[in-house]
Amino acid sequence: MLSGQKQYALTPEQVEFYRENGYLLVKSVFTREEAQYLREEAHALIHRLAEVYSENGINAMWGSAREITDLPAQLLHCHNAQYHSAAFARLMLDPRLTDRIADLIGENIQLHHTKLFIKPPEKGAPFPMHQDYPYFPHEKHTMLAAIVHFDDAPIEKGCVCVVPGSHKLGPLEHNPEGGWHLPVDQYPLESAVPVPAEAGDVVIFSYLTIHGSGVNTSKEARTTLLIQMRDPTDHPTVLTHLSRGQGIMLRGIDPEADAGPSTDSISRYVRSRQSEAVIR
Ligand SMILES: O=C(O)CCC(=O)C(=O)O
Repeated sequence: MLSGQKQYALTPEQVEFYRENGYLLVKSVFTREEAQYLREEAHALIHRLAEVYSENGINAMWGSAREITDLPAQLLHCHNAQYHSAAFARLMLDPRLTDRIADLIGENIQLHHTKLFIKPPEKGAPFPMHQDYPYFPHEKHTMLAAIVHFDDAPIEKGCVCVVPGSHKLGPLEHNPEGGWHLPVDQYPLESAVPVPAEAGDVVIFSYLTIHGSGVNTSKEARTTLLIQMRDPTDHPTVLTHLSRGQGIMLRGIDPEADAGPSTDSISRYVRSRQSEAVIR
């Protein structure tokens, strides 16, 4: 059925938890069977990419991950997985996800980008603690990530860890060396709260929430798709992190009609201020 009608919602307690803590674990948004299907799609995609680019070519481990572990570490990765399999395009439009996100950022939801990650067994690389803000700063801070879990992510698989309430600190200074991270000695992973999740669960966090994740030391891969979204009237302040398909509406409308017939993803706002905008 094609309809824009709202079918799913967060509870008022979940909305309040997100406002206070800057993150939220939503259980069983997708079924375990759906998660299993998406997991197979994800691993098949990474396999296809590795055949073309080699595993090294799709390893996205941050240089700064070496400040956390000396063990062999790898992070298999594909940006904007929806260009490789329709399964991920359907997923990011699914109202079980977008209706709930609407309760956090408003009825109109625009895609920024997606990232598929596989943390391989016994060597899945960690993410040092960071905010996502420095990668793609915006005016109103509506930007959030929803990590859809395709398999179980207990602590030993390197689940996501967050600092509750840290979104209230606002933007913090990051070290651009090795992947825009916070100083590892001041923000150790151990000081964060692990958010273990199961297949089909979604972990949501603001781009201001300090987060990271540990090494996957288990015998199974950790497989996730991160979907980064914003309110379409929340404009970037820096011309950066552009990608194909950025700006696609996942729910509702763009009230500013901000897409020319043949323009790329740069929003009208940034184009109009291009001379003042910082370009990096
Ligand atoms: O998937 C994870 O463990 C964390 C991902 C993350 O922090 C990021 O992509 O910014």
